[in-house]
Amino acid sequence: MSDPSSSRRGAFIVFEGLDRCGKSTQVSRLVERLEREGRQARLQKFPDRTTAIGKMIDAYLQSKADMDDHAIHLLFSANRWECAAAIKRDLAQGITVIADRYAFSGIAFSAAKGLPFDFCLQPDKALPLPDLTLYMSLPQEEASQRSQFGEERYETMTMQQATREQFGLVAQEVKRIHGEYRWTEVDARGTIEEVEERIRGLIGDLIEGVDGEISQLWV
Ligand code: DGP
Repeated sequence: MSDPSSSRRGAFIVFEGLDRCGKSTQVSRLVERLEREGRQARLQKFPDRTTAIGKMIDAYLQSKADMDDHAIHLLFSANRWECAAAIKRDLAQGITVIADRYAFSGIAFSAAKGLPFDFCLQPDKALPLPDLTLYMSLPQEEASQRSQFGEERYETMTMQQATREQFGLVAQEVKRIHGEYRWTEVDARGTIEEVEERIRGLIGDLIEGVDGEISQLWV
């Protein structure tokens, strides 16, 4: 008899949060853990700084290049679009795709700079819709004490505070349009192991695969 789970696609799980919330550490550990367990998983980092567009974004974030706020917003989105086909292909092959940031950072950071929320949302419309977004929440005082805070363009208290507020609005919008279950907040305080266990609990059965086609973001 054929295994019914073999027809399932991989889950698309996104991690979001402010800078220095421990997101990248947790994403790497999760992918390593899934691989150790013999599951197929892939990490997709956004921005993906390895592509031609990603290199422009990298120069901007390191303040080596300046750019109009709208233009850089569109480049961040273009960077996601250039990876969208590979994400869909991997999901269809049963691979769990774990993304370190996604379109929600796109809205939160750009809206925090003053761009209209609606403008920020539009370019990412119809990208693959994550099955679950885990928003790692950490009080600002704790994040700013962590190492390396302050190295890149957005790493100021004012910018992070404004972005935190925008993430709240993004969460509301995701829940309103796509359902409450697609966005979950994770308490990012505590040790790496404690946070890892919380995340593992929240992901639950998703790593076993998902039935049905991937949906489209904001559609
Ligand atoms: P990271 O590599 O995760 O440290 O992210 C780099 C920085 O870029 C971080 O401050 C968040 C910001 N960022 C990520 N995605 C976007 C986006 O789509 N738009 C804007 N404006 N900023 C973003």
